Amino acid sequence: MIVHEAEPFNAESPTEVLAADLVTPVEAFYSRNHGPIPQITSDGWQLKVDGMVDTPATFLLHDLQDRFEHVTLTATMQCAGNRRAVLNAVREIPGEDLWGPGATSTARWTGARLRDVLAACAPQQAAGYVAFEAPDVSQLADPPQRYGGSITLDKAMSAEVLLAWGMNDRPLVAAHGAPVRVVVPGYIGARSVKWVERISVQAGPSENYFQATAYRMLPAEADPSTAGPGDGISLNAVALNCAILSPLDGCRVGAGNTRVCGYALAGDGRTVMRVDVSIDGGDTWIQADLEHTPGPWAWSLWQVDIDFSAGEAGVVARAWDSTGATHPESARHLWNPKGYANNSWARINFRVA
Ligand SMILES: Nc1nc2c(c(=O)[nH]1)N[C@H]1C(S)=C(S)[C@@H](COP(=O)(O)O)O[C@H]1N2
Ligand SMILES: [Mo]
Repeated sequence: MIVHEAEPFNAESPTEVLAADLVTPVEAFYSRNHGPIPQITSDGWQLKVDGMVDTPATFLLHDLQDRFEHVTLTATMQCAGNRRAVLNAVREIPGEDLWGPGATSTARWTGARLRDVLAACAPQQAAGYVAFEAPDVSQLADPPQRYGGSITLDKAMSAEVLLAWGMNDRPLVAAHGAPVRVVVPGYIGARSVKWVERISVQAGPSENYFQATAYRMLPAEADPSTAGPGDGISLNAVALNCAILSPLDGCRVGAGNTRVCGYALAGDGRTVMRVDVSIDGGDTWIQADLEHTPGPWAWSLWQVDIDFSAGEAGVVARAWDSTGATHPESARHLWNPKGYANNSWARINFRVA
């Protein structure tokens, strides 16, 4: 892992591990925390569902496992701060981890559908949101508070949102939310609340700091230290993005054929249809070979072999999704004070011997 912070623990996946498999090994799966990682045993855990429901309920782990259908799906998790380092090179982003392209990983998640659990509690007609609360207290929040967030009731009732207890066919580990976490495929990682212990059905979004104040797209000239609840645009569905995993920016390669590879991720429910690579800054493009993960919720890995001549070389890459959309060329035009959602073209420069 590439560790950005020891406490709270924040580490990204090494590029070579991401490139090696569609599913990321648990021990290399990126880890994003806003407070200390709680150690919660299955026996010591319960989930309370309350708010605008006709039948509030409390579930133990075996209730979830015994009463609801088990679902396994492959989904990519991506932090809104993924590729922030590129934005920081445009203009400094103080106080935030400078993530490279490895604040993204893919797992096979197993759990119960959130919608089945909610249905058992009978959400009321007027409800619009589902809020999640975890026990980890973050000193980074203002004021310090437990981690939380919310999604719309619509998304919560969609088939892909899980209360997951399994990751890559093993029980969840503490760092990734054991015994149970929310997995919201297609949304920024921040909504996939780990160690979830309370789900509240409500009329409006969560007032938690990490929903109301953080993870919002502020205007470029806003001062994040004075931004308050409701400022900026709430980030939810993840944006179409891609990254180059090999070769590494600034490295040296031998002359001749070099394999360029990376990942591409489409937003909420969309599919990556094509990845273009250019060695002339985007004047002409070559199509990469795509390897799709089964199902619509995970990334695609791509690769292309290119014959580079000796000297300075540069590669840019961009993805296209199933709506025919692609993503912006320049990080300069995406810069925002918290450094979120950098989905500019992937770009590396290296030397060919
Ligand atoms: N309880 C809790 N859940 C959390 C967080 C957290 O700090 N506490 N971080 C969120 C963020 S910002 C991301 S990107 C993902 C990361 O999940 P991972 O650490 O399993 O990769 O968890 C989300 N869920
Ligand atoms: Mo995140």
